[in-house]
Amino acid sequence: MSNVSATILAGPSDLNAKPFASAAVHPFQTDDARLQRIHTKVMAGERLNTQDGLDLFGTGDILAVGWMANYVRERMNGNICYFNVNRHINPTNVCVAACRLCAFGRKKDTPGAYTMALEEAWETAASGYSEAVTEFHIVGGLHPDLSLEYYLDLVRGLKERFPQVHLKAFTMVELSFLAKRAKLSTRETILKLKEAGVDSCPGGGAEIFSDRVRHIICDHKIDGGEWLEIAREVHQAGMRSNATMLYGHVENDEDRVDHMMRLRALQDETGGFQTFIPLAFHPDNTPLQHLPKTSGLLDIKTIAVGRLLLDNFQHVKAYWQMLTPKIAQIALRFGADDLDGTVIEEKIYHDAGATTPQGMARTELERLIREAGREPVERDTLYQRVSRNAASFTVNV
Ligand code: V47
Repeated sequence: MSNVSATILAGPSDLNAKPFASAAVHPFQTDDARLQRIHTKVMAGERLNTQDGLDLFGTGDILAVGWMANYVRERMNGNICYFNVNRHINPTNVCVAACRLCAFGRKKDTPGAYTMALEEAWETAASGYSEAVTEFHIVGGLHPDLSLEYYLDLVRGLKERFPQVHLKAFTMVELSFLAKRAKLSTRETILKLKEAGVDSCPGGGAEIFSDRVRHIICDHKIDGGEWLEIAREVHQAGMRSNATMLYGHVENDEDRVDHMMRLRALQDETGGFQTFIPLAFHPDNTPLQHLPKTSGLLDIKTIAVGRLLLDNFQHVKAYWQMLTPKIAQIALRFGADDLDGTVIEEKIYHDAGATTPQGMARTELERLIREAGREPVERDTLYQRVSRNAASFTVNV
């Protein structure tokens, strides 16, 4: 097995790469003049702008938007659909933030609040290990009493016990909180966590960067500018990260497009983002539970617009846990090239009323992908192919 090192992403994909066959099979068609203009740009590999993003969200012609997103998806990633075998570990749900979007966080010493002792967290990890996971995805609440040392020990202990498993751990929000508690800069905190064994960072906590929206859905979190600044520092420390966008609550088209444009600008600078992950808001059990759930159309359109605007992100993930396997499968023809993972034990959306299963067997994931006409490829966190035999896996570099 080879150790995987973090190399910074190249820029936009190779526009000369041969698109997969779909575009030839179904010619582009629309009677929306705005989309005809965007189509010309897409075919020329020209970058889309804010107005294009608004026009894409504003149109009812989802098939034309999907055609273009699919074209770009195939130009960048061919016919491949990636998935990985991972386990989520949420060490605590105790959180000082009280975000209105969240059903997972609890105040300390209130019913349902939990915090894992280190041994417990390592045991949780071990129960996924039997599935030969290649990644632990570790995020949790902002606990007022857990020190940076707890997290450093957690990470060291995981690396010691599971040296070949990639640790994708801690959002920009957690990094900011841990730094403040430890009275260190975020840069120092990132370096300490990296030294302890963190390999990359997940994309959570980005929500929507607009201040107006953040005041409503996550008032006490770091603002959008801080989220981006810490992501920049993560990339400068030589680690990759992902970027999410939570949609389907009180944001509008402008807020979504603005969010994507700000991500794209940082990606131009660092190249450190791997994947864009639109997250559909689940209102149940949150203070925003009066809001309706996202529609299938918005789910699909958000994936497609993400694929079209974020020309410097190599991957767009249709996270099946959030979208449902049915919508995620359709998204594979509307711009997405990744379904995330088998995910053992998901808590954040299930606390918010998600009715999807807590995990999915790899054979089922592969079946969904094949049925969408795509080729399933198991990846590790850094998108390197994983080959397996009955007893072990190898990362092919
Ligand atoms: O930041 C919280 C969101 C995120 C709700 O990087 C909610 O590979 C919907 O970031 N309804 C955490 N969403 C999850 C996350 C993630 C997931 C999968 C893969 C990756 C990756 C990252 O979940 C939070 C927040 O945006 N969230 N509550 C809710 N009620």
